[in-house]
Amino acid sequence: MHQMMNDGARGSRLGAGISGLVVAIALAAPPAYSATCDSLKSLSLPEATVDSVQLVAAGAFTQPGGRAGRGGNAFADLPAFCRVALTAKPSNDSDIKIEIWLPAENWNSKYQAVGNGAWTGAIGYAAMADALRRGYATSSTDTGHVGGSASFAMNHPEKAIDFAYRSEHEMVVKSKAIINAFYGGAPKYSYWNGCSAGGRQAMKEAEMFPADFDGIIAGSPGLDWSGRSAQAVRIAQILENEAARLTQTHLQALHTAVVAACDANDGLKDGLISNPASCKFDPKTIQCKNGDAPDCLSAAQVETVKAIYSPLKSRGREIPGLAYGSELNWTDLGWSQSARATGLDHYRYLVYNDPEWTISKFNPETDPAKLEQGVSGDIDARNPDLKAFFVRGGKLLMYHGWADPQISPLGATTYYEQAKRTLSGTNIGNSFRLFVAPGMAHCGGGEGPNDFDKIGTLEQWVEKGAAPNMIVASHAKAGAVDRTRPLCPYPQIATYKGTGSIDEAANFVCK
Ligand SMILES: [Ca+2]
Repeated sequence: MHQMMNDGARGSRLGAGISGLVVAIALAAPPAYSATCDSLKSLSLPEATVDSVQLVAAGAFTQPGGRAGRGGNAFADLPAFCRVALTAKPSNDSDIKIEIWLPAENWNSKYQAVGNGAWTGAIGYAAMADALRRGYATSSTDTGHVGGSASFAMNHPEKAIDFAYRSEHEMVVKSKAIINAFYGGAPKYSYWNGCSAGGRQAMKEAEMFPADFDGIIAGSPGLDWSGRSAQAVRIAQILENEAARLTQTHLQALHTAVVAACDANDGLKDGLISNPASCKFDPKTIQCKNGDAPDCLSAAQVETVKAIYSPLKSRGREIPGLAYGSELNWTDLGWSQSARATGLDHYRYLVYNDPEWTISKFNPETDPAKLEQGVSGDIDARNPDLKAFFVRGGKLLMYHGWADPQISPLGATTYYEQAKRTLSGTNIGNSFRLFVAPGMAHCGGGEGPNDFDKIGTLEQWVEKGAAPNMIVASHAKAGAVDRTRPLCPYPQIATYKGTGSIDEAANFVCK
């Protein structure tokens, strides 16, 4: 153990030796923890160095290199905290940046790690701020590289492993050590909170490092990260033909037709498709009869739409398409620019090591199989055996949007079924609940209720044993809530009781 000054003891000595005025000042000072922020600078950590420590006053934090934003400093409401920056080098080629924020007072005795998005190599300050506001000690990593491209991984397999899972686990181990040093004890509860790539990271943690967390939030998880890249490149290849692209007007026409065909399948005409599996929409029904028109699709566009809904099947690998009802969120060229970019990067830098590799070279027969080789496959979080995490009492809260255009929610429902089979006989609901929100886009937004308290729900489950039987979500228009609705544990859906407003959650039950 390293030596450190105890603020509390120092305060007492001063108070005992000098005047009553000093005692009053000492009492008004923030409660002291085991170490001062400054003392963490000399903390010795294996394969890591403390780069800087800083006691940040309440409201004083501004994002490094960040823009002020329209509303001024988005961090102005942050309480005082001790900010620690580390570099971890678990391999010769590693350069993992980590930040840990420790509340200087009113610590809730818990730790919350936050995740990243896409190929992002950056500290997630906004998510850390959310955790800090709730009293958490929190941390984030740049996953071992800088920037939003996968080019870091080319000919750097150790950096690819850092991205895949090692940076996250390193962050957790280091964060717990620092929390221990600062507060003089381990966090009472530790949580992961992430969406998209952060959901994939969540599942790598659950699958590989079951002792890291007591509870895990996995939002819109990129479980089959590499498979999703294959699906993305397959669609991008189809869209290289200009005639196959859809405008926003076409997407609106398509969405209107899908909703007309399938809205009532879940028992309620509310504009939302709560059970896309029951939807048997055939895009051919809106194919133009006499030439092109804004409210119908050409034959080439019909083929695009069919491909987006359908799974990519390749040599035993089946990668799901997007769900019916997600059409309004297919933006660029009738699909998703972000999905295209992440998929292209995956093939360039993790499969072919060729920055010049182009989408036109994609071979849907052979290329998807190549994704499982080497570090490409290491990124995937497809192992459905979560026993080790569950046996420790770990709780997994997974959520997804049925209208997600980036990562198919069908990947989450399939994984849930696989995990259930792997547990064989035991009640998976004690450990793993999946909430799929009708009409929700990627990690939030969309036509359906999509705003809900994830961390509060997990706290209740882990700390009070209250497993979520439903979560009330809200939808807002121009800042005003216009619909609330329960999200239900899959495979249940929110079912209307038959009376009262369909915009109020109280008039629905999960079944
Ligand atoms: Ca409906």
